[in-house]
Amino acid sequence: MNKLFKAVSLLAVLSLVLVACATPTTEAPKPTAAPAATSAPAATTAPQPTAVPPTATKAPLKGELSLLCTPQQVWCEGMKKEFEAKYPGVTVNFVRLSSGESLTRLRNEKANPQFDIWWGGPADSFIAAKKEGLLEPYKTAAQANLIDPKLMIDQDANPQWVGIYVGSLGFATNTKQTAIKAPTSMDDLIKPELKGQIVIAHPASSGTSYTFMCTILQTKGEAAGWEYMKKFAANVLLWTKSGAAPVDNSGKGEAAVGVVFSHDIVAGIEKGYPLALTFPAEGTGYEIGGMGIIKGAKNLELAKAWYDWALEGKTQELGKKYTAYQGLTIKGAVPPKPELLQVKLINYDFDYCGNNKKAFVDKFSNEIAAASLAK
Ligand code: S7P
Repeated sequence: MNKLFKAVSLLAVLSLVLVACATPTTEAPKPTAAPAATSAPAATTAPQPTAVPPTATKAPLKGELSLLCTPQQVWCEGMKKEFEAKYPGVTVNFVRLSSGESLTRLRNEKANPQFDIWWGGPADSFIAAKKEGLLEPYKTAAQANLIDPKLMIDQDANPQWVGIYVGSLGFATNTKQTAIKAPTSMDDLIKPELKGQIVIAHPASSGTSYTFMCTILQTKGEAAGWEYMKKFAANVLLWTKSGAAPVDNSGKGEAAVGVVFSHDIVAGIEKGYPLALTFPAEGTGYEIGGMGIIKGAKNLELAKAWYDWALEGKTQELGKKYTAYQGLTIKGAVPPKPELLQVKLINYDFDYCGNNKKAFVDKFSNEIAAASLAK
């Protein structure tokens, strides 16, 4: 990601109630202009009459697509409707599950998959799913339009996951709790004054929370990272199931600080919550939201149609209609809030986090969360 985000840029002043505390030294992926259309090569000789092949018109798509959807419910519902409008013969049936829950579900259904495609949630979980043989390879022309093909797609010749959005982690602090200063570094989160004041999802169920934990393990190193996580857990009031839920907790004043993806915090501010958005100045973790076809998908043709459609710039631009403010992955697509990626980002290693996901989550659940919950 450093390659992508390495240029130095100042943190854009968010047009929201936002306290931007990072010293930005990286740059968001820049949408680039769509490749210019080239004209077809001029014919030099008159075409010879050839036998006319039987007309092979493609039958309109029809059937039912079973979608495993990890972003927010409102976006899942919106995308279902948008896809059905494009393909009137198709019905999309979706279930919204957090990343860790999705992974468990796919694992349990491996012998008899119930979903055709998985859309959304940090790519770490897709890498973990690939490692367990849960995804179907699919190479498509649409992947040629990715902004950063080194980073935003599985590097196998026949990729098993692709990136559909990008999001940075931030802190949501309730501005009515004036005794609490909005954190501006990861180390602020483990200070005594935040004891019992933090809400975050559980990394076993949530991709958001796993992104936070893996950010800590990478930036501090594993030994110091686990020590940090123990101190952090001691300050956590509540571990939610879903990654975006802490926006509601901190927004309602049930806790002072939520650790969440910044685009979800912005959506909370738009809802009217008294929240300030800050980032850790030393650099924050980020996600590439993934998508992959399920191995053994019963409706493969429909799954491929969704996959191709999700890689269209116009489709990605629909997110903002459904309060999904992530950065986009397709060249030329206009991101709704580019400033959310114009903060200092760490060099997040998706392979490291994806391949170690099970081990890290198990260690956290057995050695840290259990003790935290028993307090
Ligand atoms: O709201 C969108 C979003 O933040 O939700 C995904 C999130 O990880 C899913 O929830 P869990 O944390 O509960 O797994 C993100 O990928 C996405 O940006």
